[in-house]
Amino acid sequence: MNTKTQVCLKSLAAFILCTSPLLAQSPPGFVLGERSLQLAIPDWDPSGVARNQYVTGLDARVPYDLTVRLVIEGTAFGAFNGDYYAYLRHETPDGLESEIAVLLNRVGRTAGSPSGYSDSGFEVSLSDAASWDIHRYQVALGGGVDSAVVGTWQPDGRRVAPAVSFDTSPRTALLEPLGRMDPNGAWTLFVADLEAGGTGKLVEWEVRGAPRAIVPEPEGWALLLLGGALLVITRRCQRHTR
Ligand SMILES: [Ca+2]
Repeated sequence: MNTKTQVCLKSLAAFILCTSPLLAQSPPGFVLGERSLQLAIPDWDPSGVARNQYVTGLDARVPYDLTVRLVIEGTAFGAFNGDYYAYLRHETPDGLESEIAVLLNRVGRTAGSPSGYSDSGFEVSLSDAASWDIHRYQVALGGGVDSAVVGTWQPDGRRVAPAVSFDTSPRTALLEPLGRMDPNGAWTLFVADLEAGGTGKLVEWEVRGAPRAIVPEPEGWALLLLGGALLVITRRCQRHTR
């Protein structure tokens, strides 16, 4: 290894050491929810079940991309997926701001099929970034499923009364607005079974927030400048080592 190569390697090592504190400044994400629940969802009962968790200590300025994990298992003769209405609600600590994301709103319901899908249960993740609307999952899958529907789907998002929720209803209640709020405060999952026959239980719910990629603030521009400096050092090294 010649002297110039050694100088280049030392420069690169010094650069990495100097910038590593800046690169480590990404804020952490958060996870909340409950696992291993065996909570019966009362059949044909709009009062449903609600689970609450209260969050403190997170940076109020950071926007998050949210993913919701939802597991509903059939009981007795199995669940009927088209029976369910579920939402996630978030309220800030001062109680002045709240938003709802509609997770399920009678999946499969259309004007010609008002009962919705008859599959039994959900083992799904819900994310605005997914490819398909969970309300129409059988269209994506080419038919029904043998047991619970799995995979990652867009939330239903239809903020309309469940009695008039159809595939054509507007989807105005996705997860993105909740991710823009101060993440501290109350998070509530609500699930109800709105038709007789077909029963299930809530087994798991989880809300996962990943810091959203944003336009660089001044600190971000500093990183870009450092990236440029790294490029210059690398090119000089390449020239010297040829
Ligand atoms: Ca039912």
